[in-house]
Amino acid sequence: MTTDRLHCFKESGNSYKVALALTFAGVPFEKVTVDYFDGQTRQTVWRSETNEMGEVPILEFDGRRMSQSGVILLHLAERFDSLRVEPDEREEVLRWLLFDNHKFTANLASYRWPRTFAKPSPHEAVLAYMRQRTAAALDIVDRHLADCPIIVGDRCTVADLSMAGYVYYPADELGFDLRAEYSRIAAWMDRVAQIPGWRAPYDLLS
Ligand SMILES: N[C@@H](CCC(=O)N[C@@H](CS)C(=O)NCC(=O)O)C(=O)O
Repeated sequence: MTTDRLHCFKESGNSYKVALALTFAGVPFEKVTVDYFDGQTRQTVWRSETNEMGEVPILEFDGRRMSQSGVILLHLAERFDSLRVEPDEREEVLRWLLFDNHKFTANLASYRWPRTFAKPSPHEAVLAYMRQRTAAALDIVDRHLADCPIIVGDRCTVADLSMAGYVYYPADELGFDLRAEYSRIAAWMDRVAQIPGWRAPYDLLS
C-alpha cells in the first residue's frame, strides 16, 4: 500500500478537514501543495489531469484520486476504525455534512476569501450580504450545540471534522471572533482541539 497524498494548500479549510481526519486516524500522508494563488487550479492541464472540478482537496491512494471533502471523509470513515460512523448515525452525519457544504463551510469560506485575500476587495454591499449569511449559519450551529456537546452522537465524527474546516483560522481572517461571539461553538472547538494529535490549520498544512 502506498502513502496517501493530499493535494492541498494551507489556506484551504476544505483541505484541513481531510488533513485533520488523516491525523486523527494516525495515517501519515504526503502533502502536494497546489499553487492556488498563481492560478494552478484554473489551468486546463491541471483540471484535465488532476481534478476536472478545479478544486482541492484531492486524496490520492491506491492508484485512485478522490475529491470533495465530504466524500473523502466518508471514505476515511469506512477505512479507519477510529473514524467509523455507526450505522444508526449515518444519516445524521450525512445531514450535517450536507449542511456544512451548503451553508456552514460554504458561507464561512465564501465570506473569508474575498474579505481577506481577494484583490481588489469586493463591494462593501457584497461583503455585508455574505457576512449576514455567515452569521445565520453560525447561529444555527451555535443553537444546535446548546443541546449536545458534539455535532452528532457523543463522540467526534467526520461531521465535526467537516464543520471544523474553517473555524480555527485566525479571527481577523474569518471576520468573526468565534470564541468571543459564539460560546457553544467555542466550547465545541475546544472539545475537538483536545483530541490527541489536533493541530491548527496553518501548523498542519504548512
Ligand atoms: N465542496 C468542495 C469545496 C472545495 C473548494 O472550494 N476548494 C477550494 C479551496 S478550499 C478550491 O480549491 N478552490 C479552487 C478554485 O476555486 O479555483 C469540498 O468540500 O471539497
